Amino acid sequence: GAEDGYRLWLRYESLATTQAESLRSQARRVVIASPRTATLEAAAGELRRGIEGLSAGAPIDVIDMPAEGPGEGDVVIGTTGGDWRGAPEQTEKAIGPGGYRVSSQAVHGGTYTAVEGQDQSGVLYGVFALLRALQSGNSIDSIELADHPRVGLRLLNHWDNLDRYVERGYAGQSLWDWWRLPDLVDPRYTDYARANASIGINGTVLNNVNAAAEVLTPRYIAKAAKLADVFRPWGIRVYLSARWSAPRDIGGLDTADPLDPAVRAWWAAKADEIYAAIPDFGGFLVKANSEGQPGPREYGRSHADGANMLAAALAPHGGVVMWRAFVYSETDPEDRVRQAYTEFKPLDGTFADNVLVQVKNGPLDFQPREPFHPMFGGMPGTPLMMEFQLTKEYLGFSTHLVYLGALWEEVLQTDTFAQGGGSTVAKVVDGRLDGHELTGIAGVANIGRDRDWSGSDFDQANWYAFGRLAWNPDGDAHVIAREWLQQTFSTDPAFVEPAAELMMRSREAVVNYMTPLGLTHIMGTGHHYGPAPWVDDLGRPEWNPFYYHRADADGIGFDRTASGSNAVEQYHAPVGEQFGSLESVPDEYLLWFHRVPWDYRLRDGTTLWQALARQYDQGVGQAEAMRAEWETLGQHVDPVRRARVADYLDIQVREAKWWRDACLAYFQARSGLDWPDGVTPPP
Ligand code: GCW
Repeated sequence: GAEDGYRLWLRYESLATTQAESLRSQARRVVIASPRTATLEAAAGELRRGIEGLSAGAPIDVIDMPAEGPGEGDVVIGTTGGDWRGAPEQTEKAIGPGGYRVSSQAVHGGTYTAVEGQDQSGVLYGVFALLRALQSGNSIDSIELADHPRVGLRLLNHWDNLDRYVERGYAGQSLWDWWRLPDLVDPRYTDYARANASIGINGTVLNNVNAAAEVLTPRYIAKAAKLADVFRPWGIRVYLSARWSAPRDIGGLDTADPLDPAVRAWWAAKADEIYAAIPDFGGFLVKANSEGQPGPREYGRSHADGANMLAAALAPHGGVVMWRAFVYSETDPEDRVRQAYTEFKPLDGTFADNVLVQVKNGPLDFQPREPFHPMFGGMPGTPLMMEFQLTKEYLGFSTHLVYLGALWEEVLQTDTFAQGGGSTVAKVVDGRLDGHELTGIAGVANIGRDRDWSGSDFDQANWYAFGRLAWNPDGDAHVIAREWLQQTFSTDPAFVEPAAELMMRSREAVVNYMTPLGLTHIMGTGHHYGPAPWVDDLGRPEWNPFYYHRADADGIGFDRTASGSNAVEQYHAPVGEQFGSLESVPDEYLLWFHRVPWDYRLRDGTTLWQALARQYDQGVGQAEAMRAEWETLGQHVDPVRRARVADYLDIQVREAKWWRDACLAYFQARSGLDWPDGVTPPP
């Protein structure tokens, strides 16, 4: 039938004839070696589904370990430490919690395949690693895979409201059918869990951070509990966004002061109630005193007071609090990008043991390019959870092809210099730098009820890449793109490598046609789609594009050096110095940190105005090149998905031009300069 994208990267299409034959002979049955659990059964079922599809063979059996031990052609799954395989200690040394080893083992002159997990989830991840290898064209012969996750909490954050509207969602309504839950259990919930487990995601925050207190009422707890039941076998825990004022909203109290004993008792009882329904409940995500959300500051209390009070309620049950650092205020005259650091830095070291502070990758808001958030490297005494945005709020929604793996890798590999060279953001996040055991990465989901889950075929890659980088923040985005393409479209090398390169270039393209040279936040008001650098009359100054670019006859850019807001001081040496000096600031961040005249000369000798025009034009050229390349690459893809991608690329080219023309026309009007050489003026 027509390819609707529903199966994501878990397609399990039949391999080429000889490969399929060899898989049939080497994967004849699935053997469960440890006592059966829901997770092992899920893993076995997935393995069976995968092998049957890939080998195009007859149905295979799933059996318990027979008395005589494994036989030739078995695929044996189990946790380590059993007596079914030699030298389990060796395996345990090689892998950590959630880790796995997949290996070929000799038996009676033949071989069997062993999938050993350090724990239940490790078995599941090992099974998915084996299926990934097979789908990517590897043979099961002499297979040897071992890996373990580097980050503990690998979570999706759904910005889903209880009426199924998804804030910043471009893939349809929320998956969660709150109205019919808990009675109706959509089979899609299981497919959601499978997809997440396949990339190592182990938790999900079900509701929007702009939270409705109702989600904490008994009725909704029962609904969430049902989802938790579906997800549990797949190693996925449920979390909820908690509205700070819930004790007032639904608890009958007249205060939400975190130091008030009645408030503390209310949250403790609420936690008990939730854990009674969801014994492995993960914890709360909180957006407080941010963009109109209530919070402890209403009572003169700090973010730490607030987070620690909730942490105390959850601690007896093993839950965590993820307290967001996305705070800025319209009444604060301080440069918006400085505010979170200013507010949180003094609280470093005062958070309870089960609190993580969740920080967006950049200090502003999920822009096509931002410097890394200075809280990374600036809060050594606090576990910092990275928050990435999968849904492309500021990057063309689900219509533009933008591979975010490239963006995330750039952020994760940036050196904060917090403890000298090599103190990358990845090392802050995975806990290595400051010795934190509690670690996490969150991704704002791009998933909805659209048949293809993410609103476009290529947006599935962003879900995939997020999981893989959460598993290993030192992962290579290019390698991840390749493995996603192999599983999703085709293993043909003539397709995979050029398509992976296209994906890697797509991020720079969007930066060029939207916000080159460190420009930022010049998207249309409210919806954030399309250009609107001219807007300067919104009620809150820091919502206006003009606040960020400040273009006038004299020049353009935001001075964040010592002569301006001095945001550069929030970075460690030598990063702050590098950003703060015109000699050393990378061109990509020029206008983020500096205000320069239009005739300012960049290192390559071009003037700022010429360079700006060149970058916008280059972005259009890159979008056109992607469209042209897809004409060839798409031939490796089924007609339905090929045409769909092509249609989207048409939109992208058209809108890249819209961005270029609108922005250059606006900046030309501000600067009074001639239309830039070499760029066609808009009609
Ligand atoms: O990017 C902004 C979005 C809001 C969002 C907020 C946040 C959930 O425009 O829609 O609210 O960030 O991250 O809290």
